[in-house]
Amino acid sequence: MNALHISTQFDAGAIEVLSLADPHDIQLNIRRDNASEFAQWFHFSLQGGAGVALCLRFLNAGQCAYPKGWDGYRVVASYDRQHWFRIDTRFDGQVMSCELTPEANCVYFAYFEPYSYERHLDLLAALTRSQHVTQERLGSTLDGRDMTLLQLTDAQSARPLAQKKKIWLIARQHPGEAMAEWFAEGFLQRLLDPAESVARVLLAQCVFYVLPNMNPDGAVRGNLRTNAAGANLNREWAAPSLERSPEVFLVRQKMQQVGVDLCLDAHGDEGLPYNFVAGCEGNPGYTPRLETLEHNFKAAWLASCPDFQTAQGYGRDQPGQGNLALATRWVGQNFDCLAFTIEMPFKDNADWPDARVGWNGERSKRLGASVLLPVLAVVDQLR
Ligand code: GEM
Ligand code: ZN
Repeated sequence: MNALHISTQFDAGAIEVLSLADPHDIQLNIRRDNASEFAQWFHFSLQGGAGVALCLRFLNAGQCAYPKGWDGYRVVASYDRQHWFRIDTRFDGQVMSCELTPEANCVYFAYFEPYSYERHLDLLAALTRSQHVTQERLGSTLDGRDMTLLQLTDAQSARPLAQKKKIWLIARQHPGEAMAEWFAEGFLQRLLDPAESVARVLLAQCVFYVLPNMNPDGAVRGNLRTNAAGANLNREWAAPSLERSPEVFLVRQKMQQVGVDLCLDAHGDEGLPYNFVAGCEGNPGYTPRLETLEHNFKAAWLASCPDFQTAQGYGRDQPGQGNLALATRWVGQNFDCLAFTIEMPFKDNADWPDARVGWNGERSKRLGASVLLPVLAVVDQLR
């Protein structure tokens, strides 16, 4: 047997190797984000294990940011980095362990199916070939990457731009929540499908503003929850700064320039094995109009997408208790508009589980495409 080797020198690579001496007891620690205490994301390759019954043990799983995220969780693996599958995994409250006898000499492991920065750039490049898409560079992240806003509308439609509804989708404020960018890819691809009547109607009536990756630095660094400066972007919306949270500062500034009629913020949840939304019922400015809009949006999504549900979720905030440092709360309050946080599972959808892949990139894409129907259902009610 060749000597085992673990690599992390690639996009979103992250793990700490404690011992590779015994292939039946590979000892690892999950690494913290580069400038914060959050630890949960992992992504690495292991070489030299073909045909060997490997056991990998994550010794500090019980000290990670969301230990309940390991209950019922299964590690994701891939040989070709395109097709990812779930492997047998156990968690005893402290140590998470998983077993695999690799079919090939190199196998990748990750917390969730990764969405690479190269794929992000390929997505932007492909979309801007559409006549409906314009790309705007809002500014730079702390590591020097572009914050790129996509604007989508049918400029040939009869409705003047000023009368179109402004629909925002931001995704992956928390970089380890890669499902959020898969969601955005599915949303964008359906919106630009010329055969899709829902898309044609929405592009005629709306202008869409989309950021598929709000935190490219954190994503490339292999962080779970923070940007290069250690900022949790979903706690920066009340008072962002170019020095600490330029990603939020730049997007908030653009929202204030063009306005918001509906905002969706795509995330992933470590513990709950469901797709659900969280609204703005805790905001001081929450009104019966917004409550009705939230109800109608959820009813339309429930009616058209079995992967979406409302029985499980975070629970309702108490009136006036909404933390306005969070994106959808700040946007909902400041633009008096419908705003939802959308949560997808790192585990699986317990209502419709898939034993082979769990929840994954493709299912996230389909969910992103499905959300156009509730958007269509409420678009005429937004103002
Ligand atoms: C959350 S998103 C906030 C929504 N919470 C409620 N109760 N409305 C966060 O930012 O902590 C979870 C996530 O990160 O996905
Ligand atoms: Zn999140």
